Amino acid sequence: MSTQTPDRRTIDPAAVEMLEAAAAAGIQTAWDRYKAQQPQCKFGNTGVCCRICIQGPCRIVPTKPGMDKGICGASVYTIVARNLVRYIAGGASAHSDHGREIAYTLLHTAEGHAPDYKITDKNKLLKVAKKVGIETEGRELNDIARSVAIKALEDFGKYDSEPCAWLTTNIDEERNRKFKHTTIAPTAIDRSIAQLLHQTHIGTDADPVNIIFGGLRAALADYTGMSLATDLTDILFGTPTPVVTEANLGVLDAEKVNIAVHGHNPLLSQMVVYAARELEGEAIAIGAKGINLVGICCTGNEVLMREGVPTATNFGSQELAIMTGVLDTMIMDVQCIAPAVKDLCNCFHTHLVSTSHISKVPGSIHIEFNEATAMEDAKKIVRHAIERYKKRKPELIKIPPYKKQVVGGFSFETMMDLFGKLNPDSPISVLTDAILAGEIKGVCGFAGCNNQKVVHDHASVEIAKELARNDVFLVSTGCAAGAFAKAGLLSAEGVEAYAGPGLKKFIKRLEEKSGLNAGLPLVFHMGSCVDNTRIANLWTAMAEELKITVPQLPFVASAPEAMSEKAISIGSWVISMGIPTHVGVLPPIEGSELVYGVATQIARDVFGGYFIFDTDPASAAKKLLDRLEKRAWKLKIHRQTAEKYDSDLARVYEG
Ligand code: SF4
Ligand code: MSK
Repeated sequence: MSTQTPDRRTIDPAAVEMLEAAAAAGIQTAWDRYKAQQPQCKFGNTGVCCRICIQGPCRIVPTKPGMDKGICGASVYTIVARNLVRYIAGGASAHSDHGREIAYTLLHTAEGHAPDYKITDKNKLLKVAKKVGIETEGRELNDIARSVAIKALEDFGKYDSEPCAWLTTNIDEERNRKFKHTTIAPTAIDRSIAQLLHQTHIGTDADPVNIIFGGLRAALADYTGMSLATDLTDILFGTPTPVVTEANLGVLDAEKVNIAVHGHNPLLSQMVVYAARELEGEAIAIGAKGINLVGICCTGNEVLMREGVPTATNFGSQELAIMTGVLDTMIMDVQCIAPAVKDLCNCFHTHLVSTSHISKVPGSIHIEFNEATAMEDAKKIVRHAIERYKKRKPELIKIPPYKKQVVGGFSFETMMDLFGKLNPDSPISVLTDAILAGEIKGVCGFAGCNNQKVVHDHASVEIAKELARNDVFLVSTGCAAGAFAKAGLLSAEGVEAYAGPGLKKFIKRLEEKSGLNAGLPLVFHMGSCVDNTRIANLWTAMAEELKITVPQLPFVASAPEAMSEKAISIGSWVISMGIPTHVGVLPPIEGSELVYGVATQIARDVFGGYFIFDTDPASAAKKLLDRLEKRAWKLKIHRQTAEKYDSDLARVYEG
């Protein structure tokens, strides 16, 4: 594997230029702060520092008598397990609360209390209603939407003992049975999270395995919240279809009013898209050539997928967008907005506008966003940006001239449409047949963030290139997709440069029938971090088509630069679903061999999925490839046997 030699900090050429400019101007960035934090605390890094009660912090040194346990007597495995699952609780809270807001907005739209929203995708509404068991026959759309929203809200707090609807109706029978038998199917999202915090309170659960199972229940609650968030967002704003756009700081336009949407929740960013279109004339009236909306992080992914809004940066390089001197306003909603962006704003004319009552940064301007007055609020923010345009300091303008074409918008439905052009009767078999024929080796789903512990964008891009060279079909979400976008892997350029012969043939076959005015990409962008459920829908459809279980499927996942609590939560439900999952940063569980062993080995025995921790992109790619090849080989052997004896596939062979 030829590894691109990275800058010690990033492989993104725009970020390299901006970091040089930051150093010259004495501007501090996340890279400087990471350096200043070194060496980081070993106790925290390995998960052996407990701060769960205020007798602590208790730091465990297994070899030192008296320090081998916490003051309460908690063993190192209890402490490491508790710390780990509390990350999951944080991640599940963030994702599911995002989903709850979407569900309330759908409810209020259906009831006529959110006049600026509407049911955009009627087919998806009917499909989702049918999936979760809601009668649609002879009912008004708004009435159905109301029932769907209430059903979703019930998944947060219902009091019966049935597992959540958005979990059970999206996974196959075998996984439903598995989650029931292992008692990790959540019956209510909020309860799973609250119970996990209770379970990990001082003096409740000391059993590390039981704690981890509580964590997995919350991880599946995370899946449930994400899954309903994606479904209901598609109903409100439309299910993504292919779009052609661009990515990297070169998408900023010195002659236009530049507005960045940053965060996660499309309830706001989608309204900003509409408001910016409407107010274009006001921008022109003050001398700009129009309004240029760009995205950062996952709210950027949401509007990229549905509206083709270009991506400016991903999580790691978010501060650098402000350093261009042309970003007139950065609008934040929730999650992954580094407070440091406000410090950067102080050096330029950029205003940071917060919009949520739970997400504020001291010194920023707060314009509260309400669903009842959504368009009015969005317009207020856009007009604020138009005002800021006049305050630019020309001497500070520096836009790095880098951008790449992006072909995105590949929702699960769009993937099926694409495959359906080759086989309308069984779209998913286009993918599974290519695996059975050995044309492609399997599928890898990329997700996750940027993390200062590794070189920005490097591992994501290198692993993707290596898997592509070896004929692995690639899909992605989140800030990993941002890394691929900036590196040209979300366009046909990536196919030409890196696809192995089988993968290239497969993509070109799809491309011929696609009807798109752009070539298909090397990596298929499936959305924001909540949209990882779209990737899960893909593996469930593949397993059902092949009549095998998900853990037998040649499907792996990778989060090369995992950072947030949400990433830990996603990784945990992905392994529970049966998918081997690589993580490219060392997890804070190395302080307990037992917990590490559960994550990397025992999980495989129980669920078929497990974590692969590896910080070296070349070795990580090899491990992922080995896993895919082994699963594909086993599938082929069992297929041949079934064909020879005209029988079904062996039911429970190990994948
Ligand atoms: Fe220490 Fe136990 Fe309190 Fe943790 S819960 S801080 S180990 S006394
Ligand atoms: S924004 S959670 S850094 S993907 Fe979804 Fe990016 Fe990770 Fe935040």
